[in-house]
Amino acid sequence: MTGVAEQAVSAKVRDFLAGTKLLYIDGRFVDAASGRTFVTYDPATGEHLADVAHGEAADIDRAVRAARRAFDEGPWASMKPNERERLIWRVGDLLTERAADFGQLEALDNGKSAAIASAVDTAWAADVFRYYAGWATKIEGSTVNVSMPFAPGGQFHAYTLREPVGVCGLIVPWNFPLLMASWKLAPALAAGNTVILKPAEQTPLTALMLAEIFEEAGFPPGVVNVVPGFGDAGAALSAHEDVDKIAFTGSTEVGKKIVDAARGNLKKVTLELGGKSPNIVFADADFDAAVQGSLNAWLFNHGQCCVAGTRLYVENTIFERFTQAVAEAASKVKIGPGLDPTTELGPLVSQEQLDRVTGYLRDGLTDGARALTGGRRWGETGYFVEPTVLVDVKPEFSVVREEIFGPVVAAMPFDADDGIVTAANSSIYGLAAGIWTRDISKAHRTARLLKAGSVWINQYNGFDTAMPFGGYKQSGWGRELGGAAVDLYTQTKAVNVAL
Ligand code: TXE
Repeated sequence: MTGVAEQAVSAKVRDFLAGTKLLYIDGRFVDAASGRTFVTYDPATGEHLADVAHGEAADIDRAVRAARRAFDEGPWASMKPNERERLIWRVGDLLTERAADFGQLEALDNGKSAAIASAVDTAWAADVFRYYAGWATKIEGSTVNVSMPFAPGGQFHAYTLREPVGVCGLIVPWNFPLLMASWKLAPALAAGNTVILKPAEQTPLTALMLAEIFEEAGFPPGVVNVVPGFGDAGAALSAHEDVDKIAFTGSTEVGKKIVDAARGNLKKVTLELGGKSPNIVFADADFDAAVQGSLNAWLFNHGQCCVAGTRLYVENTIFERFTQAVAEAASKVKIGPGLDPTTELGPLVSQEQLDRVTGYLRDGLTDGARALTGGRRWGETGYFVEPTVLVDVKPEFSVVREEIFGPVVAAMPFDADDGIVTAANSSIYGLAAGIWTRDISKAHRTARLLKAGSVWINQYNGFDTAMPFGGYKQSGWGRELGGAAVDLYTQTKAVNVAL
């Protein structure tokens, strides 16, 4: 950690970064079995940030054993729902107390603005823990009024129990490291499961600071385990015979590998994968609100959002004016490191993502796209890319078809009579979509026709902990958030008693 970073962080964050960060297994911070470590970098400078114990298959196995024992034998299994509720709620409170530290640490590890990481990522993660703390006491089965046609004359009492799935492997990406962890940890724990969290190799730090909070809150050993590592650690978790469920957020490519790996014991799998979401602006939209909202749709988190509205469809009568306005707003966005309070757009997470995004830009421009603004890497230090608005694109261009995961939008005009829904739905993905119009019937009609798990009307990125989130098509399996997530961390047992 150097320069701005050293001065701008709290003593807590500075202490946290000193020394090797260890795995958290069975209630203890431990070295990797191999003794190896890996380095996590500051994406604003490309410099060394911290050394982290390198979790591999042997460590995953240790963590799974701990989680199994905690599930089968530990106090967790017999704990009353309201005791679980109190523990999970405490995690939310501790996160709120330490939001500034978490924000700084996330900014250093991921590159995003510390202010946003604190006020959005951490504050929302705290809200997620409190929301699911409440669910712990509200998971209910039902009594079933059975007819039992093969047992005439008998009397029966039939009911269902909702039970935890068991040991859950939670594999999360680097774009919202803490938040994605909370989306999985909170419902899994509320439902009574035990977990192994595998953070992304690019951003393991806030997950390890969160492990300290679980420790402090008083979770029994083995209930929550955190094992940073690379794809091989995720693969070992996905294939492990004693894991009952994998919940994954990441690329569609790795999602398919997880499905293959899970075959051995047919563990349950939920997946939140990639996207290439359409954002549709009709000519009758509130122009200024749609410009700002569309900017937020593709630029929030530097475009590193699975829901990013990166196919911008604008009705042809306003196309020129609208795309110019979006490009002008994009060109004014302040680029810089996450710890600078004036920064609006930080770096991408890694050299690999920088290469990937600039590669897409090169391909798009070679194919014939034109950049109204941006189009290049920004600066020579760190992994920054200029916000880029591409026009003159065709549906077959890779910048229109594939997830870029950077600050790049492809804008296309459409004719109101020309079936915009078909164009919007012509993607292997189906995660989210945006609609901007003042015509309420058109808005709802279009929402029904879009093949997407979330549709936002006259706004974008309108998330809430109570709203289910997930993908149609190759954007995923199952849902996160809301009661839907609780369903997927429980299984139903049917009990039938002859009276
Ligand atoms: O993702 P990976 P990457 C998309 C986005 C991005 C691309 C590549 O388009 O440009 O994916 O990013 C773990 N078995 N998204 O390569 O590899 C890995 O260690 C089990 C969309 O970083 O999918 C990390 O913890 N796990 C996305 C996690 O999977 C494996 C967010 C995600 O990494 C594994 C991130 C394996 N075989 C990227 N290989 C979203 N939906 O929000 C890797 N991992």
